[in-house]
Amino acid sequence: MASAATQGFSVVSKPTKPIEGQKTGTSGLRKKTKVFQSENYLANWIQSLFLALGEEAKGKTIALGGDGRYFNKEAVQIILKLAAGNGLKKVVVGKDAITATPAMSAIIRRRKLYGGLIMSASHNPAGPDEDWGIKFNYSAGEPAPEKITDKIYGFTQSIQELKIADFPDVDLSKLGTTSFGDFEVEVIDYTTDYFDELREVFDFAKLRSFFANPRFSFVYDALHAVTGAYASRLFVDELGASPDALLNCVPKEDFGGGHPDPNLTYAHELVERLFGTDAPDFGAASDGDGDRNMILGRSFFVTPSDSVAVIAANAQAAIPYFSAGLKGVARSMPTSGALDRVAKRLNLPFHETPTGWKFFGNLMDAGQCSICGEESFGTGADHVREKDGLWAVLAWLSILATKNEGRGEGAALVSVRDVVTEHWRTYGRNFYSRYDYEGVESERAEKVMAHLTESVIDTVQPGTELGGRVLETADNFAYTDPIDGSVAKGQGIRVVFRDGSRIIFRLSGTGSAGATIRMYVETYRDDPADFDRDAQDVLAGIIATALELSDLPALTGRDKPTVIT
Ligand code: VG1
Ligand code: CO
Repeated sequence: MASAATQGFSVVSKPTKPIEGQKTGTSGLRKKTKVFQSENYLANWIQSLFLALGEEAKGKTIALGGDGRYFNKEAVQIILKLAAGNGLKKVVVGKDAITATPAMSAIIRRRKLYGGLIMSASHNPAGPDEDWGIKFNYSAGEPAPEKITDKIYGFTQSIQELKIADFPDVDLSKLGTTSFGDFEVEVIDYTTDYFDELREVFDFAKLRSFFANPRFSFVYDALHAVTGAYASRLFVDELGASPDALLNCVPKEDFGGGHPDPNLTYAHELVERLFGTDAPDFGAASDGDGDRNMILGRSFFVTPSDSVAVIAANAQAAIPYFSAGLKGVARSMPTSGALDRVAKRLNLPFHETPTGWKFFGNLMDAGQCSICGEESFGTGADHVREKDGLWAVLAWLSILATKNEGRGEGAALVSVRDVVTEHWRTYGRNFYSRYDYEGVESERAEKVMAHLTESVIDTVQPGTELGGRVLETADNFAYTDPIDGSVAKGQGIRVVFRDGSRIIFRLSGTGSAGATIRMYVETYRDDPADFDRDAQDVLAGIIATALELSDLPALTGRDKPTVIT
């Protein structure tokens, strides 16, 4: 008799019924963990995915991994059995079901796989009472486009049957392949493909010698999330950082009870280090699934909108992958215009896309975008098709290494603050802030958007003065993809003024309950006397205008946002 490892399996057909509300948002399907744990909830969505992919996926290989959060261990086994039951040939799984989002993109691309599944609700907290999520990426390693996610949603509304392979749970703690008849599960090292990719982008030897510079000190905070599984091997083993440089780098199922979102509010331990006495020169953090990043200097915060602009401006000189120059740059609509100024000066093709990484993929595939970013701590490039937290950290380290190259023994370190200040001197400064109002009742949030539509978009003429600024345009952002012509409407309300200032309102598409209103404000200054001013102070006027135009405080009953970045 064949051993269990080589036995085939039979496919069990299990009846099921459609479940309401399985529509994917900005990035995959996110719900409370308990919702995903309820009967057939996850299985229905996965089965619908395989139905949406259809015959094309049969006999193919996909990858599977996640950010290590609570429920991933159960979920991975459910997904493996559905994959086999639906005729896939093989699933490549990160050891212990771990794989960071950008690493998944690298695995799909380098191994030329059909696609991949990531078990993550990204920056949302984890645990039995928190969030869980799942997203599907296609063969270029990019998040599934809306035409696929709409199709999946369609099947969730008519699903009747689950096709489940009846083999036992697979041990994912050891590398190697387990076969059940023709179906294979291969457990891989989740760092290999990703680090090979990063090695091709950056000059690791140069970074190593920069880490050896006694004047440079570094700290990295994984917020107890997935990059903890990568950080020691990357920063310590590959680049020679001290093990003391790593904070919260043991991934936990509940992310230590924290909110794995690298911003000034949630990454407070790192922020306190960088703004405290004896602060290191450089600090960085990533989110739950490793695609976001926050960059700090000593007593200095780099806004994500500035970060992508600074990286783009310095990429050719500092990063070997870009040594021939950039093919183009792109940013999401609410991201500040700092990148636009770099594009203009360097004469680069520039694109403005809706929020969400899925819109950058087509531009990259078509060779029109090398570097892109979002204000929400997302920065990345065309080496993969996801935003990439560790890439952003290495990009910044490469810039610092380059700026400090060949300086004499006694010279002071060119710091993060110096790099950003020099950037502002060249391009001016886009002062920027985002206010998040979390947990607003959906009905009230809709009222704010409706109010803006009625009282600004529909009624105020360009040229009118609002709060001391002259209106240029007000609309609800729509995007036509220049490559495939697909149209995305209703992507956020924009109020743009003649002096370049902007107010933007949109509703979050990543929450798991209620609504989050995001208000983004921006204004531009080119007088160096203004550069060191506090952003909230410079933006006070436009913030007042935004609150007045939207009537947000009265309509929501909120006098303060939950998070300010
Ligand atoms: C948010 C951000 C958006 C980002 C998305 C996924 O979406 O605003 O820029 O792409 O999260 O990031 P929303 O719809 O909530 O504003 V991740 O790291 O959470 O997958
Ligand atoms: Co994320």
